Amino acid sequence: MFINSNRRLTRRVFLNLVCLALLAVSAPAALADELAVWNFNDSNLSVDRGSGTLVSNINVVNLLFAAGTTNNARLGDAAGQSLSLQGGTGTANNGRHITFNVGTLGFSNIVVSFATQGTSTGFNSNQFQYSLDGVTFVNFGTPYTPASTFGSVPLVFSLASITGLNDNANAAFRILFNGATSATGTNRIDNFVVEGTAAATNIPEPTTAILLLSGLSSLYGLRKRRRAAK
Ligand SMILES: [Ca+2]
Repeated sequence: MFINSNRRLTRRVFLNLVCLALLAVSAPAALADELAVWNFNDSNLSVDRGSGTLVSNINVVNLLFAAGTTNNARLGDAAGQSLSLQGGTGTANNGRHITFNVGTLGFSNIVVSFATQGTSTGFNSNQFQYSLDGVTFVNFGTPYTPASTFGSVPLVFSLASITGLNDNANAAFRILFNGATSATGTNRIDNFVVEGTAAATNIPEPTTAILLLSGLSSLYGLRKRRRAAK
């Protein structure tokens, strides 16, 4: 009689521990994460970490690479190179853009930041834009004029209020350039970062849950074997 009630108690304690374990591993988590980073240190338009594409309609001959900065650099990235964009012959590149296609599936509170500098005859009225479908772009904030040096503070566009950008495979971000007054006037862009908050989840992480359950089962089994040996 005493043994049976003791076993029932052990079983109940075990089940309670299982419930606690599942609760512990399924607690909602909110983690800031980088979705895509371009540091331009390899002097090309390919994304350097994360995933995304960078496209531009600026004349290819005016799309260059020049000394970069550690302003807004992530994970210890070196200054290396930066993207350097010229006004072009007849300032043909006024009104043209660079566009970053970065899907945000599983993320919200999207923030875009980058370092920039410009020469006195480079683009001096640049508009940041976002797109929910990768086709139609919407102005965000007012046009900005790059400082003459990269400095230490990046431009930051916090898009948390644009909920359509959350969890969106077609999200895109654009800088529309204007105001260049010479062919060789430039803007440099470096350490372009798209980041967000990982969606909260209540789904237990399978590996963690299995490990915990496996450990608890072993303890329960050991206790049963010890009792049987008595
Ligand atoms: Ca760089």
